[in-house]
Parts: sequence; structure tokens; C-alpha cells
Amino acid sequence: MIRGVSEVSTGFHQPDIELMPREQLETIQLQRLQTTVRRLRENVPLMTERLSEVGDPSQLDDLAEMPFLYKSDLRDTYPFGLFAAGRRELARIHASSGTSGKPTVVGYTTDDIAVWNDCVARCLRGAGVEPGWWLHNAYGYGLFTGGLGLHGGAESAGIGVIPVSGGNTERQLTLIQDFQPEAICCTPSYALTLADRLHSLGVESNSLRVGILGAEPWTEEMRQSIEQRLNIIAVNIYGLSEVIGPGVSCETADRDGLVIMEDHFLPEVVDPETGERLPDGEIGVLVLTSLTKQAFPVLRYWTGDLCSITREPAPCGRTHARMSGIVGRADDMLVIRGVNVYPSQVEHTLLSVEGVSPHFQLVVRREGTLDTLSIRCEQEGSAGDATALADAVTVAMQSSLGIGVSVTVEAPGALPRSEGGKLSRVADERNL
Ligand code: DLL
Repeated sequence: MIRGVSEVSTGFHQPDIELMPREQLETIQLQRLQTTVRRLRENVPLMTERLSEVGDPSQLDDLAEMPFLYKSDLRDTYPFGLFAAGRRELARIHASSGTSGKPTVVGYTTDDIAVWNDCVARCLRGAGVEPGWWLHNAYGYGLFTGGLGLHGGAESAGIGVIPVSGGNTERQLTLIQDFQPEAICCTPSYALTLADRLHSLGVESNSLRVGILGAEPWTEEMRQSIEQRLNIIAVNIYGLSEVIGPGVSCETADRDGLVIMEDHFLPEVVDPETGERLPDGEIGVLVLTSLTKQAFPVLRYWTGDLCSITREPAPCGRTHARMSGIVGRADDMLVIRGVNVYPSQVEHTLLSVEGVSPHFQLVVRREGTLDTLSIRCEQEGSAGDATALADAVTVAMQSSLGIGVSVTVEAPGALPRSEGGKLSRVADERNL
């Protein structure tokens, strides 16, 4: 029997922790921060050196005096230089594919995996997934943290997992129709691929009620499009391998900010240029410190992801800080003829134009000394007037980005689709 999204409401996996008064939470955070700093000093030579000039933190604010850790530090110490546990203590490793050069490798002890499972279980229960429901897990299994991360969390929450992994869309559709899962997790771009294919097969309804989507940026407009097409509530889940994987933060079914698992990860938002801490509500680079990790603790990890945070309690009573969705990456920003352009801004503007589908691609080229931005987008359905649509998109982009762009409207289905993993929407051809 297919039931509706109206039955979805937020739940809890560890209510004592999720609803803990902030004062108590901050006491725990400080103790854990002290333990983490000690562990790093004693076990990671790079950190022994970097922390030699800094005292132990006696209050949470002391963190602001400590050095940042960057992705380049992971690359420089490849493979295991930042591990704070010995090889025999590790239960598992994961790695990022690494777009350039070597991958970055992270490790987990058995305790780390248990913490991770609890974090993801909180995400799933918070999103409204109930024990006894089934989760179609279309995140990739393997070195990528998505598949196994969501898998472990679901098992800890008593949610049944269908471990499909990414790719083979036709089989995914068959499994969804045959096994009737109530929840799905995958990238937002892959959720759109699945929705489009279901639609083209003439399947009008499905068993899904909740989608737990993340691993790549997406906008509010994209969420609405996915929710309508699949008839689900779509929540945003965030995380990164360097910090643990998925489950650093996640929206609840209320979709009112991503709740950070603050007893395990201490967030700061800093100015991308100066590294100074910014007040709550301002957008800057998210910097995360792990508080309980044993194998791969990180102190002030510079995520590069841009967001803001609030420490106001959530309507559901959760007390942990909440972050906005990621509005871009500090290194995602395209500078076109001196104007800063974020792909998320383009998506936002594009989807405000009626008749355009949520699929697009940005191409940046250098012609002579001039940078040009072209936007390839697609018409929604084959009925409309493509030229009029291109004009409408051009006008909308000019007013939102402040620069002229060239727009081509392609036939439905012409642009690349996610086949299960993260979808890259930007082709910057200037360095080729
Ligand atoms: O993408 C972990 C993950 C798996 C998150 C499944 C959510 C779901 P990495 O491959 O290390 O880990 O990539 C981390 O992806 O720094 C962000 O730039 C981006 N990212 C992750 N989640 C979101 C999100 C996983 N919800 C990098 N919104 C991060 C925007 C996201 N960007």
C-alpha cells in the first residue's frame, strides 16, 4: 500500500543528547576538545609541531587561537600521516577519489564507526524515517563514505537497508517498484534522474515518502522540483570524509536548517580571506573540529564550504547548532570578467524561470583576454518556444549575476544526467 508524505514527522535517535540544554552540551564539548588536542599532540607529529606554541584550551573560545588544517595537509601526509591510531587499531578506511593527484585517506576505529552510525541514525530518524521502514541506498558503496555511512546509520536506527549502491538506473527503478521502500538516499542530481525515468516509464506514484539527499550542492528550487516529481519530503544531509562522512549535519523533516551533531563536531564560520570568526548568521567558510574521533581527529578543518550557522533552538526542540545549506564553495566561485559567480546562484536563477528543467551546465571559456560564461539548459517538456525561453533566461541571468551570458536551450534529455554519483555542472575550460 502506498501512503503519503503527510505521515512523515521528525523523530529522535538519542533524545537525551539531541535535546540537551546548551550549557551542558558546551561543558561536554570543552572536555572533548581538550581530549582531542591531547590526542593530536601525542600521536600526530605534524600536530605536535603545529601546537607547540599553543596552550591547551581552557574554554571553547580558545579554539580560535589554534591553527587550521587544510586538505593540502592531508595530501602532503598521504597516506597515513595524520592518523592518531596505529594500523592494528583501525576498523576501516575510506578515501576521496581526488580530482587531482593522490586521494585523501581517512580512518576509523570501531568506536569511530559506532559514533558515525549514531550520527547517521539521528539524521535518518530526524528526517522522519521510522524503524521498520526500508531505505533504498543509492549512494556509492566503497571508498566513498556515502554508501557505507548511510548503511550503518540505518542499521543502528532499526531501518531496513536495500544496499543498491549507485548506477544502473533501470535496475534501481525496478527495485523501487518491487520492494516498495519508504525512504531513499542518493545525490539530489541522481534523485532527479530517477524521477525523470520513472516519469518517462509512465509510473505516476511510488512508495517513497522521504529522500535523504546530499554530497553535492543543491538549491531550494531544486528541492521543490524533486519533492514534486517524486512526491517525497527531501531533506539535505551534509558531511565530508575528512570529518567523518555523511552525518555531520542533516535537516529534520521540518527542513529548517541542518542540525549539526555538535557533541561530536564543533562548528565555526570564518571569513574566507582573513580566517577570523564571523558572528552567527553570517556566511563564511565552515571550519569543523572533531570532538570524539580516535583514528582521524581533525582540529579546525577548513572545509571550503560556505554557509552560516545559528544557535537558536529548533522548533522541534533540538538544541544543537544548525547550519544553512551550503551556498557554494570558496574554491567553486568563478570569477568572470571580475564578477563573482557561484554555480548555486545560477541554479537558483535558472529555476525561477518557468519552462526550464533543473538540468544545466556552465561552460567558462577564454576568448582573447575575455572570459565568457555560457549556460546550457533544457526545456521542460517539448512544447514551448526555445528561443523565447533562451531570452527569458538571458534576462534573468543579467539581472541576477550582473554580467551578460550566452544561453542555449537544448531539447529535453540533452544534458548529462547523474548516473549515481556527484554531478559536475561546471566546465572551466580556461586552464585547458
Ligand atoms: O560527500 C559525504 C556525503 C555522503 C555527504 C553522502 C552527504 C551524503 P566527500 O566525498 O568527502 O564526502 O565530499 C565532501 O561534498 O565538502 C561539500 O563540498 C560537498 N557536500 C557534501 N554534502 C553536501 C550538501 C561526502 N548537503 C564535500 N550540500 C563537502 C552541499 C555538500 N555540498
